[in-house]
Amino acid sequence: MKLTNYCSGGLGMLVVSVALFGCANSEQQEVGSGGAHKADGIKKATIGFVQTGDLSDWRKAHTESVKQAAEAAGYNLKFADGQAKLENQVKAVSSFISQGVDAIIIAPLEVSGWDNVLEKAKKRNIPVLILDRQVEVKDDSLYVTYIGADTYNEGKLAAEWLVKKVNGKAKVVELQGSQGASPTINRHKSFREVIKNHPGIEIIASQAADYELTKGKEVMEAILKAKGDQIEVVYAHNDYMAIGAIQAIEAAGKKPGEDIIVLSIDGMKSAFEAMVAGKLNCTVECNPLQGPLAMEAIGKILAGNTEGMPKKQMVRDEVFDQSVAADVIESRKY
Ligand code: GYE
Repeated sequence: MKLTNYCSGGLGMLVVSVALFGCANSEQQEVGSGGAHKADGIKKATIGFVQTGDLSDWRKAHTESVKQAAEAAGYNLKFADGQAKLENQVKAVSSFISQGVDAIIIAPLEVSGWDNVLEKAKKRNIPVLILDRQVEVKDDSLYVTYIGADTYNEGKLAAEWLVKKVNGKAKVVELQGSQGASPTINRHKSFREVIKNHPGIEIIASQAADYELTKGKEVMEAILKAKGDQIEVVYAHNDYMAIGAIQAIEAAGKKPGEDIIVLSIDGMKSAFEAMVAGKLNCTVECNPLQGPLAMEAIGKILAGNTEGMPKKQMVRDEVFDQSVAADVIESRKY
């Protein structure tokens, strides 16, 4: 994972490529261990963390990463699971505000719906960090910073891999994530941004399967019934839906990875297993281990040290295809 961390430093135990925004060059830097750190005098600050849900190994790894980094940094973390409902998330943020927590971290299910509750937090001087997915708000000062993957770039990387793989010609089914979520919007747009220059690549179906395995399977079954003979590629916005699609393709008597190319995003261990088995062709990494970065930012925020803190701190990830899967699988952490 690489961090595009505009004009700021620091990521534990990783080699980060820092694109300096407003600064002249990019540089590679190696940063020492311990991404999370304690700022003096803020030990045992209480942080409220609102998660989207717990539906996949990706999400579980994300939650664990935040919990572990909070503990390592000496914070008292209060956790709320939105259970895939925006309404639950907004209520949880309101409740953290009433409890007077020191800071709030939100992994927002959807981009919209946040203005009112974030205004409340601002009035109470409770800083908010947006993690993993982005928000669209009237006033950007309603949150301090966003930390997460560069999901726009992921869709682009997926499309670029595909263009090469199929020599610019293929009929594609797109399985979209949940509607209104920033990674869905970004992965949908950026994929098209690339393929618009390759008229031989045609999207013949595009449907939401909500980032879920069973929905990926169900939606793919229906598309196979309608357009089975035409489908050459499945582009899924996450690995979980791709694994569901693989099951549907097999149930329809076809070979995923051979008869139909399957391409997805996240880089989960299960995706590597599917690649090693020859059923998935490529996954673009989207690293969920964002806890250390989040706690590093929280440390600065609580210490009042936000000068120069970028509004967006985006983690950039890599493309892995079948050719490297067997070599890399053991090192996968989620
Ligand atoms: O790709 C997916 C999860 O928000 C970037 O959400 C994240 C996405 C991730 O459900 O698997």
